[in-house]
Amino acid sequence: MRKIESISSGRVSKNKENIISLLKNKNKSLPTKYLYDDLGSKLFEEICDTEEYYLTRTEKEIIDQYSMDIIDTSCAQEIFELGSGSSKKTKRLILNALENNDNVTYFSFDISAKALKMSYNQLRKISNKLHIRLIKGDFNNDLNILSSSKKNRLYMFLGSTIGNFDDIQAKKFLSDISNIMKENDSFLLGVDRVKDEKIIKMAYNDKKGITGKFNKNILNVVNKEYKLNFNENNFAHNAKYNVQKSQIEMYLEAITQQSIILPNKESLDINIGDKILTEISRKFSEKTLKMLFNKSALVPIKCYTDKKNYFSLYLLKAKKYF
Ligand code: SAH
Ligand code: AVI
Repeated sequence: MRKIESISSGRVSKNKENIISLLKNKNKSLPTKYLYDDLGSKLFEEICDTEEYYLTRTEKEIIDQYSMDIIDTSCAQEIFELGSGSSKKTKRLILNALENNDNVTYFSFDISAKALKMSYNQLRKISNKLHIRLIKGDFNNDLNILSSSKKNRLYMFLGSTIGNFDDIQAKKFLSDISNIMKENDSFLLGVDRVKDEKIIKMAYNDKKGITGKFNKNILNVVNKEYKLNFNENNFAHNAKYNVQKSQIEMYLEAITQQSIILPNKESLDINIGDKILTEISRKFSEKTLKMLFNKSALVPIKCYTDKKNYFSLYLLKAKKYF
């Protein structure tokens, strides 16, 4: 197994205090990153294979169709994927990059060691001209300490993971990318589009209940991390679509009265019907994206979309070079 390189900006984050305040707040929430431990990463892969979750299939379809154009347009000599997960969709892009270059380095960057292992297993046999680097880090904190390269780098952020950020987080993430980009670098961003509400809701409420398991697993992760006493059987999966905000809101809804002992030993009463927000998943219109790109100093140079207009991939450049 290839060695995992860990990076951290060393920023002292007040994690415990943060969890306490998020759970004591009238609108309770947990940080979305805790959905992804070993089991969470495995469950996410299972979600991608469900009939209802159109996002992965559609994005893969677009990549398979336009991969060569993406590699040619970006002149990519190396690929740096953020929140790579298992890198399944990336394979085609890497193969095309290998057609254009003697050798290619692929960086898989993720917070989950399991995701990095899956990524390595997915790609290790492709070619001996492919050099794979596995980097464990947090894309909300660590982007400014990434080392740059003399080669033309294609940054990628697929799966509409940008939809898991609110407006402020999205603007910060995109600005961080645009800041680290050099003149010949490009950025490929996958976004899920606004569409019929029924299709979106079904994608987050699959018949087999895998999304529910994925959602509840966050409680096991925070239990381990903060020595809490959540019991996943005391909660129900609740994913609803907020039309005004064009976003899925994924909650855990309490189905029994319970008390949680917080890291400061305080007891927190949770009543039946109380909800904990675990994730938002925004669906984007052209107008929202234009605004986001503009505020983050990014310029779209190409947009690839499927026939149904469900999902898009934007190829972007940093505005500072125009
Ligand atoms: N890009 C893949 C995976 C999407 S799932 C795809 O399109 O299928 C989101 C990925 O982001 C997961 O692998 C998760 O572990 C990773 N992730 C979530 N929060 C993160 C964070 N703060 N920093 C780095 N990676 C993170
Ligand atoms: C990773 N992210 C874009 C997924 C999404 O659709 O928001 C995570 C997910 N949550 C529930 N199902 C899938």
